[in-house]
Amino acid sequence: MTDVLQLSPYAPDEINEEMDRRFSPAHYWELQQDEDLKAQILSNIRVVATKGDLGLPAELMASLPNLELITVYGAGYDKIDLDQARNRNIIITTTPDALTEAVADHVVALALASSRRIAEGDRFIRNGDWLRGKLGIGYSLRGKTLGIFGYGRIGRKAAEILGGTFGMHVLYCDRNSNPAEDSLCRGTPLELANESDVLVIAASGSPDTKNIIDINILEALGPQGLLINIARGSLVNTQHLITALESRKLGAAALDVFPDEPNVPNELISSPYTTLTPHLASATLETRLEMGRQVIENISSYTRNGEVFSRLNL
Ligand code: 8YV
Repeated sequence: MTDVLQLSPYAPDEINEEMDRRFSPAHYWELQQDEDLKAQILSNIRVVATKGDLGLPAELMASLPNLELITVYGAGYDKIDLDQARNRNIIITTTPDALTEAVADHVVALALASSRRIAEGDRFIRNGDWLRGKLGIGYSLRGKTLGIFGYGRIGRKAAEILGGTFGMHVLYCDRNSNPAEDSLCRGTPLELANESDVLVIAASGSPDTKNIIDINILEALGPQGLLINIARGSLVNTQHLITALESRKLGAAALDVFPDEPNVPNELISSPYTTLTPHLASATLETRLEMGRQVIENISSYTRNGEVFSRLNL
């Protein structure tokens, strides 16, 4: 019986085929019917293959007595019970380098989509509004200040592109950086937002960052400001975001992530000031194939000799 459990299918399908060929994993999404068989399979599982946005529910982890390794297809591990993993000496691996560029590119895409009114323009034509009038003009990113909250791999890559090619001034705020040591670093997200025209959320989701982007920060970003979130919906207080947009104290928001995906609040859907994408920042064929390759390499290496790459320090 297999000792690998795949929690949900990957896209593209090549990854599923390779997983099946190499490990014949149990497919969790197909296990729901027969409770006895399910319990028998789960009791045997040593390796879980999951995704960043899915994680591993704490109860499911608890029902896998022989679990040794969780491989995440993605960079985020906020939906994994880290205490339980730590206590049970379970290894976690992620694939952060694989998706840095794709997600940073998506930051640029959202910045342009919002500032140049691309999604809005698309709706404008499809709704027939162009026949009745003109869409308002957008603005240039050049010369504006970009604030990056969470200056890890993705934040730095976005800063490199938007600060380089797009001529933005870059500032950042990161829990591991000290403003006394770098003139571009700000001590709090509020200070960062105060000076930024575009604020990018690129920090990890965790209990420490839950709802950290609140009404004060959104109002500090201001009526011309743009909030971009490609990290986790949990970092932004959604009710505050809706209020800030509706009261016009925040200019616009471009969001790839939401706290209760795939549910998106109606206020964000109907707002003319939002640009929304369905958690697809890492969704390029090339990136996803590399993420899948890393998951497969980790499982293969672990089952061969107990070693993994890109292990999280718990
Ligand atoms: C997902 C992500 O992994 O990396 C992450 O943490 O959230 C995404 O890249 C992706 O949606 C795969 O499901």
